[in-house]
Formats: sequence, C-alpha cells, structure tokens
Amino acid sequence: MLKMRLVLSYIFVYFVVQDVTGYRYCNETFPDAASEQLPDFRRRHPRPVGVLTKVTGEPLDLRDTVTLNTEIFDNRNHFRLTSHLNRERIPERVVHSKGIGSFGYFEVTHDVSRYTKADAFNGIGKRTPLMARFSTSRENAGGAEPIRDIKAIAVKMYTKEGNLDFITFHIPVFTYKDPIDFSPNVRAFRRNPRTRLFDNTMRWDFTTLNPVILHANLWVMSDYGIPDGYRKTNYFPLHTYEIYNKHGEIFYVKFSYRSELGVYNLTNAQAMAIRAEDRDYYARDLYNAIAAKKYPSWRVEMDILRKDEITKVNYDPFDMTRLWVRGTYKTVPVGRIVINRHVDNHFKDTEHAAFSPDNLVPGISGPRDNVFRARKLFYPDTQNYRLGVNHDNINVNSPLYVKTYSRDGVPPVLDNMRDAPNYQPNSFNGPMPFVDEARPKVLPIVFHRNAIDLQPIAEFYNEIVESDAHRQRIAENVANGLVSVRGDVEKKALRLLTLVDVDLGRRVRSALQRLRLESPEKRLRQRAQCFADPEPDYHDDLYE
Ligand code: HEM
Ligand SMILES: *[C@@H]1O[C@H](CO)[C@@H](O)[C@H](O)[C@H]1NC(C)=O
Ligand SMILES: CC(=O)N[C@H]1CO[C@H](CO)[C@@H](O)[C@@H]1O
Repeated sequence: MLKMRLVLSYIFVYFVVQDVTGYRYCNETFPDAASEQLPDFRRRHPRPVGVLTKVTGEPLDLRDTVTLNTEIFDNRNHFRLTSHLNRERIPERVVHSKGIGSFGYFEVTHDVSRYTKADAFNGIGKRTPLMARFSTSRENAGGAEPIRDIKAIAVKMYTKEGNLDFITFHIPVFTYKDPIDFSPNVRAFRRNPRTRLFDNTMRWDFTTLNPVILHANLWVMSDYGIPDGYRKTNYFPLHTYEIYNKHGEIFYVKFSYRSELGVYNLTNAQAMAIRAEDRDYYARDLYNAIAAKKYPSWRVEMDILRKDEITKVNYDPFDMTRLWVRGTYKTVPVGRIVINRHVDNHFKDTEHAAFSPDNLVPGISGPRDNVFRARKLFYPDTQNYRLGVNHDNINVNSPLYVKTYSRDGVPPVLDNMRDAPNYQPNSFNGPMPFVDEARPKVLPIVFHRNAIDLQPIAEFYNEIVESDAHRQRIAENVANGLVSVRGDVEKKALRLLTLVDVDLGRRVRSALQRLRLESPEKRLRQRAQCFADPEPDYHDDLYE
C-alpha cells in the first residue's frame, strides 16, 4: 500500500488545455506535491500526532465532539470552535492581497565592500536567511494568478544588523511619482463600487487624467505582462537607494533580481487556458518546484551612480516612473537569492509577514524620493491595522536581535524586555544607542519635476519593445481593455496614446475597430469554448 502511494506521488501531472483559438497548451510540470501534502503528512506521522485537547489543554472526551441529543450550550468545545471561526478573518492587504510565501537565503557572490558596509552584503559566501512572499497586485486574496498584472516578490532578510526588506515589482518602472496618487490608483484599477467588477472605463478615465501611470501600464500590456509563474521573471525594488561604505562614501544604486531560469511569458491564450484549469497556477508551480528541489534563484545586481555622477545625468534619477538611461551607470553583481523551503503554515508565516521598505540596515541609508518617504509611514500604518501594533514581534517578522523601549500592547509581546528599564534615556543600563560614524551626515533633498513627461513611455514603445509584432500585441491588449470604454473617455484615451506615439494610437484605433466589428455571438461562442467540457446536449431532451 505504502509502495503504491509512493509510486502515485511520482506520476507527473500534465496540463493539456484546449483554448479559445484552438491553441493547445501542453506543459509538463513537476510532480504535483501540493496535492500530496496531506498524504505526505500521514506518511511522516503513521499515528495521530497526539491527544486532542481544548484550547486550554484539557484532553477532549470523544462525547464532546457531538452535540446531538445533548445540552448544546454546555458544550464548551462546540462554542469555542464556532466562535473562533466567526472571528478568525483578519483584513487582507489592500494591494497584493493574493500571495504565497516561502523561505530561502541570500548569498554574497561578489565583493561590494567598496560600495556598502552592510554586513549581509560583505564576505563572499556569506548566507543570510530570508522569507519571501510572491504576489499578484490587483486581485483579492482568493483571486486568480495567471492574469495580466504586476507580480512581485517581497523579501525579508534576517541579517545580524536587523531585518532588511526589499519589496519589488516584476516590471522595472513604478506607476506614479506623487505618493498621493496611491489611493485613487488603487481604487481605479480595482473594482467598481456598484458593479463590483473590474471597470475599464474607470481605468482609462483615471489614466487620461493622470497620464504618468500609462508607462507602467504599457509594460503590463506588453509580453512582460503575464510571466510564466513567479519563478521565471525578474524583479525590481525600483527606488534609487542611497548606500555607503565604511569610509562614509555614498553611492546611488538600483537593485535588480534576474531570474536564473530566464524570463518566460504566457500569451493571452495560454493564460486564459491555464486559468480555466488552475487559478492558482503560480502558487502551485512554486510549491511543486521547491518540493522537487528545483530551487528558483535570482542574481542580485546593482546599477550604480557615484554621488558626483548622480547630479550630472540629464534625467531625474530618483523618478521611479522612468528608467535610468543606458550608458550612464555601471552594473555590478552582488549575490544570489535562492528559495528552498516551504512555509509551515500559510497564515502563521505568509499572512503575518509584514514587509516595509524602510526596514534597512547600516550601510543602506535608503531611498530619498517622495514615494519612499510616504511608504515609510504607510506600511507600518497599515500593518498596525492589519496585524496590530506588535506586528514586529510576530515570529516571521521577529529580527535576530532586538532590544527596544517599545512595550506592552495587543499580543504578541514576547518577553516584553522583562525587568529592564522602560524609558530612555536612563541611568540604569538599559539598552544604549550606537553611533555609525560612516552614516551620511546630510539628508539630500530630492526635488521632483511635476511636468508630465511622455518621453519615457515613447522610448519604451519604440526602443525597449523590440519588434513591430510585439508593438501590435501591446496595441491589441490595450484595445481589449478599451473595447468596453465609450464616449469621451475613449476619445481622450486614443488622443493620449497618439500623443505618446502616432503609431501606437493608429494600431490601437484599428485593433479597436476590428474588435467592434466582431459579432457579439462570436465573442460568446469563444467564451463558451473556454470550458473544458462541451455543453452536454441532454438539455434539449429535457425541454422536449
Ligand atoms: C506611495 C507609494 C506606496 C504606497 C502608499 C504603498 C502601500 C502599500 C500598502 C498599504 C501595502 C500593504 C502592506 C501590508 O498590508 O502589509 C503594500 C503592499 C505592497 N506594495 Fe506597496 N505601496 C507603495 C509603493 C509601492 C512600490 C514602489 C512598490 C514596488 C517597488 C510596491 C510594492 C508592493 C508589494 C509587492 C506589496 C505586497 C507586500 C507583501 O507581499 O506583503 N508598493 N503597499
Ligand atoms: C518574454 O518577453 C520578453 C519581452 O518581450 C522577452 O525579452 C523574453 O525573451 C520573452 N521570453 C521568452 C522565453 O520568449
Ligand atoms: C511544451 C512546452 O510548452 N514546454 C515548455 C514547458 O516549460 C519549459 C520551461 O518552463 C519550457 O522549456 C518548455 O519548452
């Protein structure tokens, strides 16, 4: 029996999906370890793991596991089970709510001591454990992953000098440069307040009124828009970080994580076909890859501008809505990120993970732009609401070393610093601050131009996008969204796209006309074909 189960677990799972255009997506994934999780638990625990108790530890009598024909309100077990369930939801993240976590490590591969004194980045071969959460941006917690959307990895490195968090996007530009745009942007790209549906009219209305967001959104409309899972894409922390070495010399860097598996993309047709089979394809792919010991990994690199160079470039190097210009900076490798272990428990490890871009360490003073200054405030703010004021004491967030004057509050409080003095300064040998001699003395003030610059968008369309065929796919993806948008919003959208690039405007307009000519019946028929089983025809008999 045991043997047979082992054999079964090694049968490979094939995705064979017929999609709307007749294209057959057929790929071999790893053994579906995710479906074997429970049988695997039983293999590791041939007997029950212990005696069942109440939450207070009292062993539970078998007769308290039923309520029929008993005095129902006497049954504490019943009451606790149901009232716990009634109260066990916590708020999901406002963005990137759908995600999966895992553990791994960061390994230094190159000497970057001349750029940063950060301990975790120094000493070739040094490994720092980390927690990573992979996510998709616009869906709610239960949403689908194989969709055209911004994907992300958030990483928390448990360094000897405290937690170092990097939060990324899978595209190299951010949506806006004024942080006050966060709230309207989140709303416009999520659900309509009445229909509860994604709403392209909202999206395009907001885009025409705030064109800066078009750049990131065109990246999402491109072939980069649906990576083939979380493993096969690059990720970018996006901000320009200030870092410094032990002599106090300052450098400005943009980090990137380059997938060692390469960058793979799904077409619309592939994504639609996979979605019909498995809305959680990305999470499953990651889980099964780790189970098969095919550990996903990324090369960590820094693009660097010296302090004297950063003031001389003829573009705004702190503006995340555009790329640094090639040829103005140099790139150095730093290390690798390897993901090699599942979380024990999704709620305990992944839902509780609280990343903040200002969790930094000596040697990395961090970004200086306005978006970052806003994020410094708002990540801990939302986490105080989502997880409570002691979210840094939750296991997965807890740093290797911490001694603080923050005390008390909603649990967990850990040892609450026991009998140490609880105010500072004090004369009784409570924890004392240190002085980082190398830390930059001046806080540079970054001024942002607020003129709307369409040039970086045109450069993306004409230079980064490598072929006309790819430009055509972008135009069609844009048109797919615009097809349900009418009236002045549509007109303004086409005008904006034309302003960015005449060719882009022209391609979108003609793709749109073609889509509108298609009969509604044809579109319906295509939708019906998404379902794996054809509609059975016994319906006819029923109505005869
Ligand atoms: C004005 C700027 C921004 C604001 C106000 C903002 C706000 C937020 C908030 C409130 C959350 C939920 C956090 C939680 O519940 O733990 C979040 C999560 C996230 N944000 Fe931002 N964000 C901003 C910019 C960015 C940028 C520039 C990036 C990419 C570099 C980014 C990527 C993410 C990711 C990946 C998550 C999910 C983190 C996780 O896995 O837990 N955000 N953001
Ligand atoms: C995915 O798309 C990007 C952007 O066009 C391209 O650079 C990359 O090579 C594509 N990946 C594959 C495997 O074709
Ligand atoms: C048939 C097919 O599409 N196979 C692809 C499955 O995915 C791997 C990489 O993840 C590709 O190398 C195969 O070509």
